[in-house]
Amino acid sequence: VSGHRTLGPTSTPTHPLATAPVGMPAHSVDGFVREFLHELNTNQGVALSRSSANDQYLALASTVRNYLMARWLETSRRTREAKAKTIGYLSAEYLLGRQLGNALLATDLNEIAEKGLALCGLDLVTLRNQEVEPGLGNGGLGRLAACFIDSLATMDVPCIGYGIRYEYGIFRQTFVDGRQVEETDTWLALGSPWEFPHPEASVQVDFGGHTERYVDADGEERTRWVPSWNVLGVPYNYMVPGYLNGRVNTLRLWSAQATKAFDLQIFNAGDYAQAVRAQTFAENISKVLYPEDSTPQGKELRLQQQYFFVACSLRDFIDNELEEGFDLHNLADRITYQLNDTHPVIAVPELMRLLIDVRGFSWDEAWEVTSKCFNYTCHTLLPEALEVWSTELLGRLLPRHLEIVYRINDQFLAEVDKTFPGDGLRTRRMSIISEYPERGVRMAYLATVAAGKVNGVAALHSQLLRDKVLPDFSELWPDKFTNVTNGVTPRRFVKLANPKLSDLITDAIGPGWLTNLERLKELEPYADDPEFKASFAAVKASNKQRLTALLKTRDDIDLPDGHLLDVMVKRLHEYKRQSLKLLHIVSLYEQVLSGKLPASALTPRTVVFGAKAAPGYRMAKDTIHLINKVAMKVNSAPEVEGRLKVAFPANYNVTLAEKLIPAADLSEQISLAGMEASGTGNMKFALNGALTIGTDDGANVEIRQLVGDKHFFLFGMDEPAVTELGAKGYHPGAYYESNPQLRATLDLILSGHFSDGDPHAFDSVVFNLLHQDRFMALADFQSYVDTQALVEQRYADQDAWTRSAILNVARTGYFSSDRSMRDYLQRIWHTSPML
Ligand code: B1H
Repeated sequence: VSGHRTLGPTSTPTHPLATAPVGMPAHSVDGFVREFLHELNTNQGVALSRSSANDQYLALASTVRNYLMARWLETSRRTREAKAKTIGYLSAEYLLGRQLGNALLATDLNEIAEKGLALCGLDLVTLRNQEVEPGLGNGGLGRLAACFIDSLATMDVPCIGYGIRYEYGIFRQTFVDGRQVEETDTWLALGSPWEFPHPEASVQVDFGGHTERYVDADGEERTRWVPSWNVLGVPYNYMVPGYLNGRVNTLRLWSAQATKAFDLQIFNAGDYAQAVRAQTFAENISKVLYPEDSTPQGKELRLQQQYFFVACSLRDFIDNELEEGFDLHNLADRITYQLNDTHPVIAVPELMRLLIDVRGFSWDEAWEVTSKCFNYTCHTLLPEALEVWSTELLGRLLPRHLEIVYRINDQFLAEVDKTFPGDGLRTRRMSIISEYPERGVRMAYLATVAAGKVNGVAALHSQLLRDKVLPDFSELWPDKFTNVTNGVTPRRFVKLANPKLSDLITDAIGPGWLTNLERLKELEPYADDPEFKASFAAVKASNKQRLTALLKTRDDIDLPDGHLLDVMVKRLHEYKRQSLKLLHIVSLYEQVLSGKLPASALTPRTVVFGAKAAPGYRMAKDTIHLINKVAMKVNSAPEVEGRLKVAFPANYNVTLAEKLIPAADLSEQISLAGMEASGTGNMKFALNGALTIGTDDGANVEIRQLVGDKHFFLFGMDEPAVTELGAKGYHPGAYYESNPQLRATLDLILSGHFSDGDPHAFDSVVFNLLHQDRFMALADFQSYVDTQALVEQRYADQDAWTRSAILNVARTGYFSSDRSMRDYLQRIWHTSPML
């Protein structure tokens, strides 16, 4: 570990401004306009009259940034001075969404900006729409990280978010003939006004090579890692502003660059082209986000990414955040690292290596510190989602780390043997090293062994984690396991996304609820207030109009008026069962087509899908194709015109979610019970006054408990029933044989009706549902369509529906990520806000 960088002036500053706190532009329309024009002229180098919308957006972003700057620098100074304990959130993904709106909200500048820009002849909304969202995550896991850092800043908790500055974030999805086609996400192309690169603070990260034993000056036997190549990690800092509280935390994302030494070697060999290629090789590490959600890729580059950002992040904190001479034996007093799933778990052997090989700690001293510094959040139950790195790859890329992992395992298994003497089966089950299908490191086990606390992300998930995924570990260390139910930030997902609802809430219960979301409870009495109900319904209608306008321009989709808006947005995965929603649509359509049901009996309904499939996930892509083909047919069928419509806008992302969710009536949360760890979309919908149709899965369980059975449409098998059916043997064909409507539905797809007469176009999807399907869609079909009928009954009584919708808002304040952060602080991090 290199020493501390020399910082600050080289002689004592004498100018009065040099020691004064940083200034801030005046919080007035005039001050804002002055700052904005200054930025436009000096940063963009254009006159207002010659400026493009992009120039204007970039200048606006810099302007808002300038209002945050003093607070950012002050936050950093105060935190250092107080030597406060910091949360080091380690996450391979941050799905941030657009920054401008949130920054305006956090600084209370929205109105001032609107007025100031209008005086310049500009429109704030237009400029906000210029922003390309940083999509540095796949789905729920990455968005959760973004919500958590927002909440910590708002709650005055010191936190540094550490991650990767992917040059290309999650791919942009387009449809060609109904099939998903991926395009690269060039989010940096038009400028990146929210980031601050610090190349001078770059960190070198080593890879490859071998290890050697040697005896040091004190006669101690020690190990040295002799790596064979390295790259530089360049930090890019982003502001994470708290809501109106003056705190601005930091998100530090690392970008990979070739090191000089690397080039020089090859230059000296006289091969210029090879040197340039080497540069590209190094820079590949942070080039692109892996687009798999739930099924990690065991690719070498992925492991390089993981080690890269984690090594940079540990070094960064020790070298640059701690004061010089800090005794690392006390590291846990100053930082607690939260491992966001197993992606950053290589941090565990990395900290051991730093302490032992670089700082001269004994093994036991190093383990004492390391085991106090980490906690681990698991986000899954799917066995295929648990990362296992082959020892061949790990040994080749990080030979010293593999040695350390082996030793951690030896010590751990000795402890197991002490507690359960002679139980060889148990030690084999619990080993961090797996032997089949190849020898590998089970990252979830490594994380569990090293962590002070291990948590799941919803009550049911945490229970299943203890009982099914890590039963031996929870037997050994019952107190290590805990639950923290996920949450979402109400600043982005209520206030920014749904300003009209927010105003209505404030009118009713007064201000303050945005940072104390349990106060939404005070809305309960308004569920029976006719005037409030009318206003609430009017807000929903207005949000639908806003969505209609957006989808028209964004996707050339026409949303009909007055429909029940039924929304299923999330990554495409078999366990989430978009196919079940699809079967419901086809079933309704088939009944009308075949004359079993008059079209007039259908509740006018528009189903909106939003979903990206991992590019290599065939079944998911075929499902997207089928949805699009069904949509084309249904939308042009005169038989169901005005009654049934399917919309699938491409490229679902945070920006679209902010418009879609507030407009929804019905939230589809229909995963097979026991499969969705938590879900967070489910929370966003409920908080925006949609009713949920869902299985007893993930956080649905808690949503239903809180809003009450009457205001939640539960269907399907619960987790024990799923397990029982699995044990008995799931035979989907039996449902097809015994359920005429299900048969008619599948037969219509198999007839080629949706595929221009080609009966085989959707064989993969349909045959899977009929013969395989680990996720048992057909088993829940009847229950699902029956429950959808109950949805329609309730919707027919608009007054009752609105009442339920209001109660959903009033009773889901629990799902603020502020509450999640409080739970982490109390149960896991054992620290409190800085006052
Ligand atoms: C969740 C992932 C995930 N769980 C691997 N696991 C990935 C796994 O790139 N990879 O390899 C990426 C993502 N994501 C989600 O986390 C759960 O499915 C949701 O139920 C949960 O709400 C969310 C946040 O906890």
